[in-house]
Amino acid sequence: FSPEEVTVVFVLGGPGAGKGTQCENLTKDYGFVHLSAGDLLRAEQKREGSKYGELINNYIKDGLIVPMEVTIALLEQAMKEAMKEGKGSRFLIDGFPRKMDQAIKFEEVVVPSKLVLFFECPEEVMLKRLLKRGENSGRVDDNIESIRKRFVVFTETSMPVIDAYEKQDKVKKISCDQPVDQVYQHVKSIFDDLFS
Ligand code: UP5
Ligand code: MG
Repeated sequence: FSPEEVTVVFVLGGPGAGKGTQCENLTKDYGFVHLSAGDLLRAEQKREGSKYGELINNYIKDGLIVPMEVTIALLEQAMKEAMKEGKGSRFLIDGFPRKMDQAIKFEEVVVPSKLVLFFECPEEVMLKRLLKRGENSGRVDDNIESIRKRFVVFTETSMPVIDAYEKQDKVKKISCDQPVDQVYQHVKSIFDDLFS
């Protein structure tokens, strides 16, 4: 992909910060294609004949980061499909990159990102949201043990990615400890400036 041809926005933030929720809104209003790395991994995990099913399930349950070869291949494939189907060439990549080597690799082999949205949210707020969602989400990682592990991995491994992009002046920070509509107004103001 060439940077003239496609636009990639990374959407990052802790577990339960509201990445998926806000991406859905952006998809409707700005014609971006929403690709959640977690959703792609969960779909691959369920796909009959996938050689990664068991591996993905184990990593997700423990809140660990799946080897990047798997995730990058799924993202690249989903981007190609979306473009072939005429869905557009502007992508919200949600929940990826979660580790520095993934960020470097993706930008090298796929395309450099234009912008990084960082959804900032206190842990206790995210915890409450995830436990509530866990009542009926069916996600193997929406339980207290897995959530604790996801928080540790986010702080230790994924925050440094955001810090690195901050040094490149690529990050727009959004406070997520507010109602969905209010958070979206802030996101919208950023997108109106850059993408309308
Ligand atoms: N909610 C949302 N916004 C709200 C608001 N403003 N006020 C009140 N409630 C709000 O939201 C979570 C819940 O909160 C929902 O019930 C929502 O209604 C409510 P959501 O929008 O789903 O938040 P999101 O940030 O998307 O949370 P998610 O749980 O999806 O975040 P994670 O980053 O933990 O999950 P993801 O699916 O990205 O990854 C899961 C696992 O996959 C990882 O732990 C890892 O094991 C693996 N993975 C990789 O290995 N590599 C990758 O690149 C990506 C994932
Ligand atoms: Mg999500």
